[in-house]
Amino acid sequence: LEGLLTRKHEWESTTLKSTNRSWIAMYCVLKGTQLHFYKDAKSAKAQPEQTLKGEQPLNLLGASATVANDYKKRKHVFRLKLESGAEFLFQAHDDGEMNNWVARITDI
Ligand code: I3P
Repeated sequence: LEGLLTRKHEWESTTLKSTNRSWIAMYCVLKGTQLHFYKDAKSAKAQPEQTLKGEQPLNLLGASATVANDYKKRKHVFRLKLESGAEFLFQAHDDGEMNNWVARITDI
């Protein structure tokens, strides 16, 4: 699964709030148990080793993805909690796309 999502980093760990809290559009690619981030589909395909801002992929083993019903400012948002305690919000284009990401991450 891959596609354009908008991401907000909420927690670095369970106790440390993220300092960069803006929403950023990213091309997200699920590869096995990892989530990789790229500028766009083209760069994901042409240069898969060149991630957006050199960011390491997220390890989704032990992670949970749930619809962020408590987040009211945007629609089609799901929350990703990593085993490390880090937490992200992701906004999809519609509920179908959002549910697809949640289901696929939950299946890992
Ligand atoms: C953040 C940006 C986010 C906002 C966040 C701000 O500021 O406005 O959209 O989250 O609020 O800190 P900046 O872009 O200057 O980093 P919301 O969209 O959820 O309001 P927060 O610190 O309350 O999470």
